[in-house]
Amino acid sequence: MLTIEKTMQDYIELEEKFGAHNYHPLDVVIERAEGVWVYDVEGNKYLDCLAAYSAVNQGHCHPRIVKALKEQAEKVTLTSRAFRNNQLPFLYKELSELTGYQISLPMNSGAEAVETALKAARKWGYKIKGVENDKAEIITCENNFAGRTITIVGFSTEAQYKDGFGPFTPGFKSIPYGNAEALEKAITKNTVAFLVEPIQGEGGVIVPPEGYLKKAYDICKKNNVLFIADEIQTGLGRTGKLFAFEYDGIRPDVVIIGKALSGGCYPVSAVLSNKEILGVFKPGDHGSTFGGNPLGAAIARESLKVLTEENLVENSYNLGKYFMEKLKQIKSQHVKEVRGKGLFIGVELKPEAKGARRFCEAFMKKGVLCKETHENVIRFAPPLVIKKEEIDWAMERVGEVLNAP
Ligand code: IF1
Repeated sequence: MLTIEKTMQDYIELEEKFGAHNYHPLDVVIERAEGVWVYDVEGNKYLDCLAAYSAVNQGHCHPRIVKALKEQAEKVTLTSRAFRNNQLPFLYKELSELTGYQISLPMNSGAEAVETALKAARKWGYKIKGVENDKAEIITCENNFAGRTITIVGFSTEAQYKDGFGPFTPGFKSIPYGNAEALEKAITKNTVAFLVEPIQGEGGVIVPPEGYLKKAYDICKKNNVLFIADEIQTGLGRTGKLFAFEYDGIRPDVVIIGKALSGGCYPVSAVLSNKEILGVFKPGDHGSTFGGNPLGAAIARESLKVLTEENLVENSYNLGKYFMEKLKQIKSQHVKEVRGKGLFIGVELKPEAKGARRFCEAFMKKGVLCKETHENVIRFAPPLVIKKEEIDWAMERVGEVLNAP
């Protein structure tokens, strides 16, 4: 029977007809990906400058990670945590050795790891700090993004993320990002934690003022408040350091990771901390069906090995500088600011450019995939395996678009 090649439109129509419309993706239908390149159903290739929001730092379908996935998938994929498995103990050990954090708690999505960290902070507040029961307060920053659960969107300041989802979880206080004095003022005797992204991704690749994280960290220490770093997007090499908090020379009490922890091959997230804080969880207090499963653990172990053995953090630092320089050399009338760290870069457009979406659509037509964030910012965050010549290839096309009217 003649198989008629499906066109991109066929895929889009199916998606529109049978799928919920909770996204408005660009009209590119990807069927294959490798390294920094993705290929659509019509054979066109694109340089991926989003890296699945920093989940494929190691590059798409990294052969070592895919091999680890395949080998483990033929042994055992899921045991539940009612029993033990032979992969998780080594993920724990290798995470501790790599990050210097004493112990960790594995989950699946970033939001689940954020929720885990919030639960740990509250319970630590009651059991260790001595905050009155049900009075715990957690301070978060305006323009944060930490996931899509009802508790997490409850402390979002983005109206759309909250619209129609109330009522929300009490016990959260929002302060301006980058303002350490606002943090000091917001702390009360019931404050148990401060949750902060070292660079706000969805907020528009907002890099806080020099020394902000250190000041905030010192304020937390002085007030016996846990400093929780959400490194789900900025972590694992994205900003040119293993963790973005390293630029401020601090050691958060709790670090949340996800995305590239699995190289984009499987949902794996984790909370890194110490026995005093994660020790508040007693057997049965918290968990998840897939959290700590052997397939995810095997994949995460290999993803971390690829990150270190292929020097991807260093590559992010060096190539991030190069990427930023090339962007700054494009003297476009539309650009207001180029900012970021490592390969976590935002190009803010002037209001008269009328929004970043149309630029991302124009980049796509020239073979570069980007995602706008917060109307006027184009995010450039390619896999950390990107090479100089690939950046040159992308910048030539980005320049053509940014220099057009
Ligand atoms: C979507 C944004 C990025 C995150 C940080 C926690 C999470 C995320 C700093 C939750 C997830 C994803 C979610 C995805 C799009 C993407 C995103 F645009 F939504 F904000 F990256 F900037 N902390 N970010 O960035 O992790 O539960 O998704 O595994 O929801 O559309 P998750």
